[in-house]
Amino acid sequence: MSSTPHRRHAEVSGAGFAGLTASIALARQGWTVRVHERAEVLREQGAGIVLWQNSLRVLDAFGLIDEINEGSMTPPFYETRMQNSIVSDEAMPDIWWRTMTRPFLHSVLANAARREGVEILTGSTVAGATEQGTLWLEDGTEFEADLIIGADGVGSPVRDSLGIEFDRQTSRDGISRFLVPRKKAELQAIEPDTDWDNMIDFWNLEPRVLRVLYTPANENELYIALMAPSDDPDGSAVPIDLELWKSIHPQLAPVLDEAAKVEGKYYGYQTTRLEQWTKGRVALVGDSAHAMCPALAQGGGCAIMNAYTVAQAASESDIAGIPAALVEWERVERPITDRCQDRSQEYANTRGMAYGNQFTGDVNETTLYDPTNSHRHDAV
Ligand code: 3HM
Repeated sequence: MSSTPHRRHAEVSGAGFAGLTASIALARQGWTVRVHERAEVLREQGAGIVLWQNSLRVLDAFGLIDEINEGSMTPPFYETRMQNSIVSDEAMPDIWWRTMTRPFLHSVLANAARREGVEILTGSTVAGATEQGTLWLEDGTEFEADLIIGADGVGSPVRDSLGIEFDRQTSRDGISRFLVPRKKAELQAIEPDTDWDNMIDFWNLEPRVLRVLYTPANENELYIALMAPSDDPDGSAVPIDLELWKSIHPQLAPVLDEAAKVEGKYYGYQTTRLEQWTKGRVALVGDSAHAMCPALAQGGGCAIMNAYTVAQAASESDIAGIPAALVEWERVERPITDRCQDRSQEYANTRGMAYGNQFTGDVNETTLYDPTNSHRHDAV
């Protein structure tokens, strides 16, 4: 479409899910791409993740679904329990979703980025960017680009160097996350009637709020997340207070024992909303732009879909038009993520997921959105 005098070039800050997805999408559209990762080793330290079809469609467009399927699973039901009584078992037959570990998803994306010719620089700490398209490192090195992607997390140096303002709201709860062995036989021995392949959301509000989200990630690994209010020092302690958690969720003893051995960190729920996602040649995606509460399990999903659509939008533009193309991208794509942030924050604030049957109606808007067939195309 455009008559480009040279191959378009992008500099990307951050080699997490958002940065790698944008890099792959741009490289596949013929861009040269360099990603800066401040960590010395390229790896993901998080625990588990649920991907819904909005992000799976992006992975499918990249030809990565067979690889994803080999290391992930779809639990038969999303089960919700309140005070250990089942309130719903949601099969969600019309929704494509997979559970997996974060290190696994990261390795699939990192390998794909390498195959697409993306240059990944580890130990490369970005300090900021200009709207004209210069990215600079902490050591003063500068890189010029037609497009800069700030995918550098909730504390984004790219965002903050541009003076983009944001509002940050915290919720009263937070979560500690662990990867542990499945221990299926041990769990089965304690509670034989339970399908331990289900994702099980064990809510407990009385006598105190201590929730366990049990998410099988593959045959061998379980993602276990423990939610407690941030003003509960015992509930939010890491390493976990084993006796406390076992007293509320005794049937989970085998996996809680394992979680107590794992290093981890308690994260308070928060939502960040920016005055704008783009400035000149810079676009922000992922937690730098739209960090959200995890209730709907869409933080990574929105990062992946927005990274994909921004790459498509920039690729459809000529070089001079990129700043305007980014503004148009935000206008079209952002409302879906805004509403996801609102809904996730609402569930976090009200603890409304405890009542079951929560994956219905408008709540599924983000999940059902297809970023590979964006209505951006209808707008032009
Ligand atoms: C997958 C997932 N779902 C919900 C939460 C939550 O409400 O904190 C966290 C998750 O990782």
